[in-house]
Amino acid sequence: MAFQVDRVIVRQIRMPLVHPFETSFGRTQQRDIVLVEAVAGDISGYGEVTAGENPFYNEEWTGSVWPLLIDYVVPRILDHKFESPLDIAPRTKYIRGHLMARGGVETAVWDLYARLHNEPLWTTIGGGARQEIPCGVSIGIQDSIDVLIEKIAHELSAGYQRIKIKIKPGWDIDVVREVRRNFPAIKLMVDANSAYTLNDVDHLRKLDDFYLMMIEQPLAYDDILDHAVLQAAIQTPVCLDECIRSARHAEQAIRVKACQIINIKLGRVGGFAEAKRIHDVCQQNGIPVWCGGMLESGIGRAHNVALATLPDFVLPGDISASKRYWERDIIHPAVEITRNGAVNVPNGAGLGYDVDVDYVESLTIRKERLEPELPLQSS
Ligand code: OSB
Ligand code: MG
Repeated sequence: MAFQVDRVIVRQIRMPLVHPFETSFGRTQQRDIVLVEAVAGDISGYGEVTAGENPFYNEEWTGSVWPLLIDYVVPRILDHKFESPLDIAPRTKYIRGHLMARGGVETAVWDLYARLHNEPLWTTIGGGARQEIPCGVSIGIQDSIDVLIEKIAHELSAGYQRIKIKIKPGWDIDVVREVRRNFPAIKLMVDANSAYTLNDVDHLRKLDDFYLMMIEQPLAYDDILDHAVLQAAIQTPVCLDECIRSARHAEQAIRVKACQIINIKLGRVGGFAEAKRIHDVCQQNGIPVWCGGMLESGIGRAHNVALATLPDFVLPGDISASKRYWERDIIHPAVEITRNGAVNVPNGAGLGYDVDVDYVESLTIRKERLEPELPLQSS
């Protein structure tokens, strides 16, 4: 069934985090999140642009995605009739990069399409391999190892199935050793967010003593080949995050043995169409995947839940309860974790959660409403 998007509302909301979150590239205290609402008739679909407040995870940030959406991405999809949400990403392919901005619109249209068909988004994307998503937590860099150990104990008692800790030079081997000593049997992994180079191979090899599930993105955010050199030199499985932006990257990384695992993030790869292609490449090559997080609001979180129902998402994702980040989330009900550390996949239409539009409005610090320049011809 052909459909078109009648208008798009882009807004920036500001939400304080319950706790600051620190990675090797910086500390986040408050989120500035750009949301996309795609409207057809009286139905709205929602997407989240997962860019950070600064261009430190990758080159996109709240300030760059705004003009990108308004000047390039949204006009291009307002002016068109679509047969399938798979046709959204090709409409913005002429833009180089800016995948998070493009992904925010693409995922909004997937939600819209699912709601127009009154089906859950996980059905629309071809997922549904599981009804519960196994969940882990990502724990930022802390002021002391004692504080970190306490936080891990807290998350384990909440039921989370695996612990990921952020590392950087000066907060790595000794920290992991202490964590392992305190928690000998937990599923444990580390994420370096590109804080190391090949000069650190001997240092990173020391992590092999702690039987980690993986080390995530140790080397440069735009590198694949050096990761292959590192992977050949250490036993800990390398997982790639930042540097995998397309199925072609995934195929190349697998071909040169740069990783054994891939983290898929919707924003980083430009939305569901490319995320599914990466998923398929990994599945065909026996590479397990998991769903990463970007400190999303409930909207992005709900998209992640749908994504993680694809069959190859066999490892626990960075999908955790709303309350770990937000005093009050912008969706209803909030995302909650079961006692076994899983999220139950919702069965409602689209995202399967209601967007709290009044609350979103109250958090909005800028907003733009876009419509086609000329009404679409009916053909
Ligand atoms: O590398 O996975 C990452 C948060 C912001 C930017 C990058 C990353 C992260 C996380 C948090 O690890 C995951 C989450 O949203 O829970
Ligand atoms: Mg990461």
